[in-house]
Amino acid sequence: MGIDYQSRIPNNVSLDSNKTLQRALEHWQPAFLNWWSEMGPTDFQATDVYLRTATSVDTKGWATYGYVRMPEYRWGIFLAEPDADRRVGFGDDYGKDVWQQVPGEFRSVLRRLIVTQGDTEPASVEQQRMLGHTAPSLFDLRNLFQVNVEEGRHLWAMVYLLHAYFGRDGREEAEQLLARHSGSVDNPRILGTFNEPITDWLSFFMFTYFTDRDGKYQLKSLAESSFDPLARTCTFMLTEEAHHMAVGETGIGRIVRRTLEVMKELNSDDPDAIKRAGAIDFQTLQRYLNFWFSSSLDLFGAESSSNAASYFATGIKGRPDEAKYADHLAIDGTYDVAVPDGRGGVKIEHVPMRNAMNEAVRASYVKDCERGMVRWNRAIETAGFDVRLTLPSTRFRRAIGAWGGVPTDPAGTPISQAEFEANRERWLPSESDRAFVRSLMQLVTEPGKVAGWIAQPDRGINKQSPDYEYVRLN
Ligand code: BYC
Repeated sequence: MGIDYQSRIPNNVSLDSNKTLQRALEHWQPAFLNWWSEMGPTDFQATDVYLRTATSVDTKGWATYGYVRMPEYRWGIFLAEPDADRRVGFGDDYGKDVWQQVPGEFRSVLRRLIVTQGDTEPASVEQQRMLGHTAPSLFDLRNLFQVNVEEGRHLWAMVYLLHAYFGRDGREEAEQLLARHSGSVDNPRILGTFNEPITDWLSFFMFTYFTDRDGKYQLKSLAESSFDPLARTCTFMLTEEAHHMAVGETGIGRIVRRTLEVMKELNSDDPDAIKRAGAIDFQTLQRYLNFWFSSSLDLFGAESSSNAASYFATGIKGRPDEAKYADHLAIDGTYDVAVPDGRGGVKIEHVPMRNAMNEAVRASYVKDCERGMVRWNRAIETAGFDVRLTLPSTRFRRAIGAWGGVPTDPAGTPISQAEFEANRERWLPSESDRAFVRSLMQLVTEPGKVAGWIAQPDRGINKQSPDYEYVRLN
């Protein structure tokens, strides 16, 4: 069956006149829909959801709202408008023309980066597939599905690049993006975080706060790429990513607000009393935060990385907002990185700047993550309680890089494995934490109502009120 390209796949890549791309997508689109029905959100496929769809890249078209059934969502292909004068912004070829085609010598490395980026998108949809059954409100249910369809579109964005620029191996890689599955023993997703289960909404909000924010930094780094189609694709994806992080930030903020209400009612900060009252105590919240922050830190790669140095030197992957730096070559200078000294202590290594790109970007990410802590702690302080939420050290519970597998406490002090194990349940979600959080999860379907463990949203979507019927369940 042929595809009506104009109406089915909104795009600004001249799909109508590109026969090769049409042929590739004709095979891939049914496979994608099949994946969506098998691995995407369970149920709710015949449900009308108030979703935004990108129909063009201008301010009018990038967010068109209306009721849509998810399988009928128009997953489009969009690149930010070209800049005819765009030049290589960093590395050895600084100032030369950007590339409209893939240079032969960078083909496999670019493909690998695009595949790694692409792999995370369907992975997150798979991780979140059960959450619809326990959404705390129709507003949240709608946001979950918005995030899911847009991650689907981000997959399309990477598949477009693979199909349009990488020929047969690109088509094979695109198929593999639907064949790997989150958490699969035989064929897992590429990066660790994307194999972690997300079976409750506290994890979902932590994931959208911390892991989608890694997405922001990685997309910003790729938006600097000298491979112009990749840069333009990622630039447009960033417009959608902002909402995903906002879902996380407001979600956690609403949990904090509700917990504070319960603490005031009880006039107590006793975690057990708060739990008995059906809210999430700050100790449990902190353990979830420790888990998702540390997992997301791994997504930046090792502190000292020859891969990162070569991406930078060759102009393949830059730093977020490269233009704000004075020096775009980064040949001179070093970056101080704290690493284990092998004797239970810490030493400072002076890593050449290009090799330290992962660490430099991770440092900006950590600062960005802090903003939420400041906001939530202000709310806790205003309510008159002493507890504070904190980001653990970047050395804590790492699996990748110099601190990978090195036990530390949340402050980053190296400790023995035995001490780590003895404290694991104080620092990370335990089985009983997870069981407790799961016990709170229940679907609330009345417009304007929310579950007891989270506060009402401050505002709705697209200027609608919070009690708008964001999902029509019947
Ligand atoms: N788990 O030299 P190194 C998003 C591997 S999120 C498992 O330090 P490099 C989203 C690494 O692949 C953003 N393996 O790494 C969010 C390498 O393997 P090989 C996704 C890991 O290359 C929410 C080895 O360790 N985008 O968009 O400098 C919802 C040595 O690595 C991990 C991207 O990631 C890990 N965490 O940097 C939906 C951008 N970390 O080659 C979506 C594309 C590292 O030795 N990817 N390894 O087999 C990249 O730029 C780079 O691949 C990385 C790693 C930054 C991930």
